[in-house]
Amino acid sequence: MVTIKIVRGDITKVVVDAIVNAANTSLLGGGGVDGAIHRAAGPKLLAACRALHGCETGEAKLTKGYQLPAKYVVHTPGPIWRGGQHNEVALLANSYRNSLNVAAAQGCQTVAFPSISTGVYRFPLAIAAPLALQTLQQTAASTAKSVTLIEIVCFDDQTQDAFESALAALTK
Ligand code: AR6
Repeated sequence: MVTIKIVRGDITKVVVDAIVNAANTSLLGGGGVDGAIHRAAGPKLLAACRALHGCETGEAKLTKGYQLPAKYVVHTPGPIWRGGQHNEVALLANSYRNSLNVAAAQGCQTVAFPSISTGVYRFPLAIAAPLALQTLQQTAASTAKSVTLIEIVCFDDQTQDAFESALAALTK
């Protein structure tokens, strides 16, 4: 059985088996949480990412965590929000599902996620938060049964509020 927790903080400091990076399709770094993860992990992370030759939106690829407290990083490019008619919902669900499955396949039991796509990529939090939690719960119950703890690491009040409301609705 998985436990899903909403926590406040910086994902680069979280001690878990794997953290998820809201990357872009180049996997060569960027701003936001991606920039923070690359800075904290050190230059070996960028070298490992180069060897992956990019990643499609909604897919997920694994590296080690290098100087991070987390053993692994799962990199997933979420969708850019373009009004909602461009498969954004399915693609964001794919990012969460594939990231959890990649971590589980590596034997990870504890996994931390940021709020994928709701920063620079402008995906509305009110849609993203319930979708993320439903997808993670379903995936943990089916293909990622070895995962015991999922933490959603929120960087600001708005994100924390949206995920706490979505979790309350999910467990009602
Ligand atoms: N820990 C946890 N969450 C964080 C952290 C952190 N250290 N830093 C930011 N966030 P974003 P996206 C939150 O923009 O929307 C990058 O340039 C942030 O407040 O990082 O998926 C990539 O290279 C927000 O709630 O990711 C891509 O080009 C959430 O993480 C693009 O941005 C996601 O915001 C991806 O955009």
